[in-house]
Amino acid sequence: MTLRLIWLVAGCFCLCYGESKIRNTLLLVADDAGFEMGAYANKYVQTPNLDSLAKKSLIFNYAFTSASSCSPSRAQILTGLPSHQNGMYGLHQGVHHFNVFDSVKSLPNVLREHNVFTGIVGKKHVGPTENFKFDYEQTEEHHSINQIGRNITNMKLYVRKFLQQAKESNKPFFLVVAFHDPHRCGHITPQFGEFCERWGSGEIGMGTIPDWRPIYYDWRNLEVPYYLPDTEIVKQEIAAQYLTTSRLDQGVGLMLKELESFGFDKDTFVMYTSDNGPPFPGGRTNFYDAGIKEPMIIFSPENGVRRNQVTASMTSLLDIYPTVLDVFKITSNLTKLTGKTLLPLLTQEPPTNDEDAVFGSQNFHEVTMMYPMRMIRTRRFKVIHNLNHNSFFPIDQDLYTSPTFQEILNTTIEKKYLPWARDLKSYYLRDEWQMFDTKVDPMEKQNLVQKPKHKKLFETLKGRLFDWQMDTNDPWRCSPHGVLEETGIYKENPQCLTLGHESL
Ligand SMILES: *[C@@H]1O[C@H](CO)[C@@H](O)[C@H](O)[C@H]1NC(C)=O
Ligand SMILES: *[C@@H]1O[C@H](CO)[C@@H](O)[C@H](O)[C@H]1NC(C)=O
Ligand SMILES: CC(=O)N[C@H]1CO[C@H](CO)[C@@H](O)[C@@H]1O
Repeated sequence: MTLRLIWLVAGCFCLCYGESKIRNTLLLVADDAGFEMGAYANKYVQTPNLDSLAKKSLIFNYAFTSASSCSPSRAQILTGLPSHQNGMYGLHQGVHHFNVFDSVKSLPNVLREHNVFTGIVGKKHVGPTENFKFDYEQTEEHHSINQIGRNITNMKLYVRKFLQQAKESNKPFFLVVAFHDPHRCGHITPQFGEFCERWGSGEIGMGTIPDWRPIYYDWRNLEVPYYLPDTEIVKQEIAAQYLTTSRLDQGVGLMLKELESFGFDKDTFVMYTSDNGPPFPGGRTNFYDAGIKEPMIIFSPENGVRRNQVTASMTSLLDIYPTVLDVFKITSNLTKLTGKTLLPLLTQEPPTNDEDAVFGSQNFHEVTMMYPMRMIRTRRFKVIHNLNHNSFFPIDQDLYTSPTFQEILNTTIEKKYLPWARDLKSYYLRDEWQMFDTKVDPMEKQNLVQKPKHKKLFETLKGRLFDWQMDTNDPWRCSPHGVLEETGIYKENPQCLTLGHESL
């Protein structure tokens, strides 16, 4: 009793004098993961490690990425800037070769200047190198992506090395552990399964990953997510995705155990999220909710923070950058950021405001997939501007070869019935402006733009979206009906000049 009292008093002393216990930050990023997690009420998939992290953390129910594509999303996380402002318009690797602008500063670069020891283990997928320089890097630039992104034993050993060096340096650290799971791999190495779920599983010829105990699912017992066709083929894909998720989940558990074994669990701030939604039609590359709504779990070692609680705060992955700066008590001064620190949420839920919103900016995914979209989403309503609405919505390479998409394609071509709430035609052809009430229409099928009842709200959201494009200096802000003039005589007063569409 006495002991406990003393402990409480000491705890209060800490809080009262604003002495933070947080010294380090660990950012865990999954690849194309959605809400396949017990903590998010998925009743089939088993994710004991993520669930136990969630239990001592704050769980976000309204976290969104501003870009539904790998490199643009990761660049947004590390720069605090949306795709059109940081320059990472699409995928970073070889042929596509997208990079951020030379002037863009990233978290590792800023933190290194402030004496923080920085590291990344796993998938990096952003560049150029000078703009994202960590002190310690073990990524696809040094290993095959499976060995460094899916082999959780390897990842654990590299994380251990990093933590050892961090300890010896006596500096606070920022570590990104970026899993490649549960990304697809069927279009590259189909022998390993659609989600590389067989790779390292111990099956004959697949090798082993000593720390992974695969959890198998009988597809017949599963339910398909609301936005996918309810077929055997899709269920089999979900079973494979869940099997791969067990490698991600156990990987998360391993990394947290490494923190613990160094004693860093007591002073490390931990965030878990994913870059974009699952690789299914309506998911990744889309601004429909399945493409942008992300899991987010934040653990703080501070006393008196919210644990095992849910926040309804409208949160963007653009908020991660200011949050990490806040953790390290660094004031951002270079660029005007549209994100905000999330630290206040850990102590108190703010009153809900229906007008709170997050924004989205998508330009490319693969280099051929030029389908720029802009978006604003409040807790209930969403407005999407499809700038290239006259073209078909593009399909990426690994989605195309997936059994789910092939089935949609085959049944459409053969004019067969498919138990899907959408159809391929409406998937490809989208109105220039879309407005959805996500509360009554989670499938986002009923476009409310023409509804008189919603006219005022539509105009308001459209205006706010344009303001955000102005604030973030969006080169696409006059598209598709105007031309932005901003030099010469327009330098002081940039204008959208009409293309005359109205009169055609
Ligand atoms: C994963 O890494 C461990 C440790 O380096 C190694 O023993 C194992 O063979 C690797 N697994 C695969 C499937 O390559
Ligand atoms: C789709 O059709 C192709 C060509 O007929 C066939 O090879 C493939 O197995 C079909 N896939 C699905 C998922 O129905
Ligand atoms: C976040 C950030 O970029 N902070 C910078 C603010 O300005 C000082 C002084 O020029 C820099 O050292 C910081 O890196």
